[in-house]
Amino acid sequence: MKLSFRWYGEDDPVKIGYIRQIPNMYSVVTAVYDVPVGEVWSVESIEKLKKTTEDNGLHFDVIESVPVHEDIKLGLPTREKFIENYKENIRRLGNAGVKVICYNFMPIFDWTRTQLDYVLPDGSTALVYFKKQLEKMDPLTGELSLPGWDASYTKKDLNDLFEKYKSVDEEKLFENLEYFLKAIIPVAEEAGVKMAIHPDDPPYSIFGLPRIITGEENLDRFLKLVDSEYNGLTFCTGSFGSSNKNDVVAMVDKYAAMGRIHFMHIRNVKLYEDDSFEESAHYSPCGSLDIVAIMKALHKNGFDGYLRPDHGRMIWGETGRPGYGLYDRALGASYMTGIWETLDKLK
Ligand code: DNO
Ligand code: MN
Repeated sequence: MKLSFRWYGEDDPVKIGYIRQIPNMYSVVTAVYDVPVGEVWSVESIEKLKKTTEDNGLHFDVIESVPVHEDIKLGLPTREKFIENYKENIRRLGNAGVKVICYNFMPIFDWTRTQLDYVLPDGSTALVYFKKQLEKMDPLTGELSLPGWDASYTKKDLNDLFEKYKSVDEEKLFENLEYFLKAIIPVAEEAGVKMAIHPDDPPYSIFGLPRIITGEENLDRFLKLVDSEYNGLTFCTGSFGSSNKNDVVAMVDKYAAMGRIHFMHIRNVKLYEDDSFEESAHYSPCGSLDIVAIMKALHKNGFDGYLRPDHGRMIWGETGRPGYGLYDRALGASYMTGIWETLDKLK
């Protein structure tokens, strides 16, 4: 496993120089943020990011995300141009030595939470998703903007998009995903870049929008759409783990054995019966997931892809981008390194 860490570039309050100080750190996970979703990334911006990364002793191996334009997810005729742009981004990133691209296929919203600063009993704050709070939220009239997303919308954009999605159900979304994959995976193969889809977070429909990367059955279908190693997964334990239907350890074992997991996001969640959840510290007893069992499943299958701590709590007075502070994610990274070292030595 290659330990990695998300970095939002020069504007990130977490300095890349601090990331390199985390023991066992191998690669950053980053992206170019200077062009709108759907456009081609300039070689200059890519090279600059690569240089900064390498000057700091880290690898520039993983991009999260190259966001997918809504026209592709909607299957509009205008998708052609955006698919061409996407292919070009894959080629350019491949030329820069990138090995894995993470992306998602969630309509309109990326990860969704109902509160970003929920106070846990120990005084730290965490991202949470409470069904009761969600029922009161209306993206069309209220405010809904979460830091960390690759796109942001005005109310007008949102209204227009919701209108367009009225004709897209899960089957249609699957079709549009298949169309996209059939176009890009051959390019990814040629460029030597493994594509890794991130699950829907949470893994079920919200606000009436379709969601398809939700659990085992749909993952099996997804992997068969294009049966290539280059069509793979970002396995996010917290995303899959926020539905009681998913057996996360069994899924990790299965897809790692198939060689289709290229990138792991590891975080723990404390799951309620109604699928509401709190993001907890990584340490297994703090949440509902058995992180050791997850690491064991990876280790057993000889996982040598990338792995990063996903969201962390805000602790020790740190402020900044919720979920993406340095301290708790660094604790998570070290916890996972400790588990992995132990598994190596017990072998
Ligand atoms: C949250 C993050 C996501 C992720 C995108 C990938 O858990 O992992 O925001 O970056 O969904 O496209
Ligand atoms: Mn994730």
